[in-house]
Amino acid sequence: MMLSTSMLDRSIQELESRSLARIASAKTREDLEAARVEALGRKGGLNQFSKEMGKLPPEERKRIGALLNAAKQNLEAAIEARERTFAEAALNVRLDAEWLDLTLPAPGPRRGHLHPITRIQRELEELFSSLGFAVLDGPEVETEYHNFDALNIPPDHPARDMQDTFWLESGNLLRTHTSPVQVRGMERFGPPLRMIAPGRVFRNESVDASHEHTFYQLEGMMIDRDVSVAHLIYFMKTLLAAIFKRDVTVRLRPGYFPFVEPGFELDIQCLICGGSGCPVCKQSGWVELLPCGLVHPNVLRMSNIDPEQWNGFAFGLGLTRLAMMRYGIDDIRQLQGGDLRFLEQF
Ligand code: 2NL
Repeated sequence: MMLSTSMLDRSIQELESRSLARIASAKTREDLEAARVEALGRKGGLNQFSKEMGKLPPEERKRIGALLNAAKQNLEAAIEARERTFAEAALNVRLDAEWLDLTLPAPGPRRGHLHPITRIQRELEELFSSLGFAVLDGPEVETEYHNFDALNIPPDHPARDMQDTFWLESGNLLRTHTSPVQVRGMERFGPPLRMIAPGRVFRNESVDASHEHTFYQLEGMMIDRDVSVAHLIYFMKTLLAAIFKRDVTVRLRPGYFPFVEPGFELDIQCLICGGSGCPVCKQSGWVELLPCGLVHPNVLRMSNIDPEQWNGFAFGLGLTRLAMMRYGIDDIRQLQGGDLRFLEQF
């Protein structure tokens, strides 16, 4: 088929403008590639006109050649421009998705916090410090003398049994109370003396919801001239008001401990029911909390304190039990279990 040059001109122009429109409206890379094949493909597009050119007179051949070249360059430039807009759009999508605000403050390191027992221990240390008591520490591995003999606990007392005490092969033991710290305090400082001894103690117990082999105690004593049960009651009420953050009603019952005479069980009126009876106080209206008493003359004598000149009161407080009461913990094993999900609640 022989086209007239004016028809050839128009066909080239038509192909060019159709292809430009298609390139401009290409929505995807696939659309654009289809438009490129149509305009510049080996078999179709502008190339089909090159064949016609050979049949033209030289002048016309030159003119049409230039026309084809210009159209080809236009189309290539349009394709390249369109490709650039695709690349920019893709980059913008990535930038939006991967955008980071480098000016935001970094999250700080996670803060730890005190264990509930440590909190109660520190509160009581502060209270007793403010009342003139020294806070003493001592070894957890003790001699039989400091843990038992010096406390007037007789050799055949059941507390010394293998059943209750972790004995070491050396004949020493894991302290079963913090009393030996106070014995060491009496030996070292002499009277007058006010001290507390908070710390870990160990008992050979079968572990269950209310028994642990390791728990925390705080014992205290005051030795001076003419210390009476009235002093004891005053300090115990001050202690309990600080713990429970309100006035508490107390009562003393006789209690037997070899290291005190007289010895008492100090009960508080139940804080849950106010004394009318509930499951916490087992319907009695009272909760047993604080064993205490006046220090036994034998105990003073063994630590080189003259019981004719000096006397004192002493008490023992279970910090673990107190933490359970304050925070409503119903299984003692959780306190030393090391589960952060439990500890982070406090
Ligand atoms: C307990 C503890 C009590 C004491 C502990 C004590 C210490 C010395 C002298 C006299 Cl060095 N007493 N401590 C006094 C009264 C009660 O209770 O675990 N009771 C079950």
